[in-house]
Amino acid sequence: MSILNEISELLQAGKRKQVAELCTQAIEQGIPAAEILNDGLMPGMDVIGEKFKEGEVFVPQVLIAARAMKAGTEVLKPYLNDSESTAKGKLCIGTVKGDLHDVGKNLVAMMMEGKGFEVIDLGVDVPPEVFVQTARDEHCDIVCCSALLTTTMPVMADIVKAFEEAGIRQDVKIMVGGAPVTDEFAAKIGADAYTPDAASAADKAIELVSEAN
Ligand code: B1M
Repeated sequence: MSILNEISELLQAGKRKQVAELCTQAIEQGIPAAEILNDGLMPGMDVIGEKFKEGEVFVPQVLIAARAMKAGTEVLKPYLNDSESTAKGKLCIGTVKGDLHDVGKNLVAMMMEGKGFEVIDLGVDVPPEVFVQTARDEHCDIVCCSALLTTTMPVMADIVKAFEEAGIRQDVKIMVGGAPVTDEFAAKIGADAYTPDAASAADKAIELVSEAN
């Protein structure tokens, strides 16, 4: 079995320590961090997602797999930085109110830091007013919202509205993402950008701050 397949299998089994060890080994073997993420950790999480949907695994197994994913991404973090295009800017990021999924949000935060952004991580279950207050107090250039549940996607519309009502909509760019979110949805709610993954989110953020300057 290739080391990337092994990482995927161990993630599915929730073997946090072994996932971290194998990610370290893979780095030592010269495998690029992005490849370890995209062809090792992510496929493992996808399998868990499918099994969860089919009722073959349950919340505890999914949770320990997510923790193993986190352990793996922590190892990759320093190697995911791409020094070619860096930006100066500040952003806050959070998973929206009612939603506790944070693996993707953490990846986006990691990629943003890698591109030179100062990142304020608001965590999960973040209400619109906290995004607004943080953006205002901290002078954020970008506000990043993540949602993994179809039931929490509408909170993103509430966030855009909250910025309008606070009179600071024009001062920030609002980026949205997460598995159920689409370009059409982002346009409909008046967000500035949607990107499907963490790497493209970081590239888009750079574009947005360069346009603003
Ligand atoms: Co939940 N869950 N979950 N879950 N979970 C999903 C999302 C689900 C699709 C599973 C399924 O049925 N197949 C389903 C949602 C169905 C729907 O809404 N249509 C679901 C459900 C139903 C639930 C519960 C309701 C289950 C229950 O309790 N009965 C419950 C809800 C709890 C809540 O939030 N209130 C629940 C709970 C959980 C756990 C706590 C057990 C755990 C989360 C642990 C954690 O995050 N710390 C969990 C997990 C792990 C998943 C799956 C299996 C994996 C999610 C994940 O981490 N993916 C997920 C199934 C799936 O997605 N295949 C599922 C890996 C991660 C890297 O990808 O987060 O998509 P993702 O991020 C991507 C992109 O989306 C993007 O970048 C990342 C990749 O580079 N991205 C952005 C994300 N945010 C972005 C922001 C951006 C740009 C890009 O700009 C700002």
